Amino acid sequence: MEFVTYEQDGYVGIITINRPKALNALNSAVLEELDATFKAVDLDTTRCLILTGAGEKSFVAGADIGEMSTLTKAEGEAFGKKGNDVFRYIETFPIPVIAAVNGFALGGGCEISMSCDIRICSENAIFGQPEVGLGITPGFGGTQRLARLVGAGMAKQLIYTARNIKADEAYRIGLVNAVYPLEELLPAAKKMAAGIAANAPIAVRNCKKAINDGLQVDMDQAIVIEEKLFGDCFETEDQKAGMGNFLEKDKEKKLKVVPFQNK
Ligand code: DAK
Repeated sequence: MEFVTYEQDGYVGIITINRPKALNALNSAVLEELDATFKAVDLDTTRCLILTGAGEKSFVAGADIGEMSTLTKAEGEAFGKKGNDVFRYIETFPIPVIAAVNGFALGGGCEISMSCDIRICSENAIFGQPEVGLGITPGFGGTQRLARLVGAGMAKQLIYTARNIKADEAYRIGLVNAVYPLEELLPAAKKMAAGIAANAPIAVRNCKKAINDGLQVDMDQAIVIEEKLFGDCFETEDQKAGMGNFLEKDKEKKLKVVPFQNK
């Protein structure tokens, strides 16, 4: 891979977008490598992923403006689909993905962070959807995910004005969960990921699926989705071990490691 690196740290996988000369902007090659990297993750040995950008200045400075500038309508749609397919794959990936946003997260950069489950960022992070200033709409799900995360009114303001916001404002509006000094960001992401990885893996996956799928439907259907995924947990060794440890008052016992059971 030229633009994406993968590192395994225990149960945690760290995916780094590494195209520093363009501030990690997403061109077709980066999108293809991201797709291949996510598809290669070993789900039997990985319980949580971190997505970050190389360097100290930028997470992802957007889709590659140079590559997009000459696109025809058909090519623009194809480029949008390539990005959207990868982002949706991340969003529905079976295990949680934490975006560790280490600088600029503009346009497609903000959008890829929003396809992750959780966003934390460094103090120098800048978020924004500058597309209307470039004569386009957000094309990698920005109009949809930003509105769902921060509410329609705030999303409309940010998208219509194309105004960038700093880390503290991103935190205030709920776009990120926490802000850290740059050097503490990755350690914090790893600590959070390790905390997630220490819990019952199938239960964590079922929580992600329940939240994601439930948000697509009305509450009556959402509750049924939750019931089904809750019920599935009672077929796992983790449920027996987890509840057994509690009842035996054995807090030292770790949950049994159970590979993903593909249902
Ligand atoms: N694309 C390509 N190259 C980029 C880039 C980008 N988005 N952002 C930065 N670079 C490159 C710069 O061209 C420069 O390259 P050289 O000139 O050195 O070769 C290098 O990275 C360093 O950038 P700067 O010299 O500009 O660095 P500064 O610190 O001065 O400024 C900046 C940093 C992030 C404020 C600035 O680079 C900037 O404004 N970048 C553009 C940010 C932006 O507008 N991002 C949103 C892109 S639009 C769709 C699919 C997707 C999308 C839309 C539609 N469909 C097909 C439906 C998504 C759109 C976007 O993401």
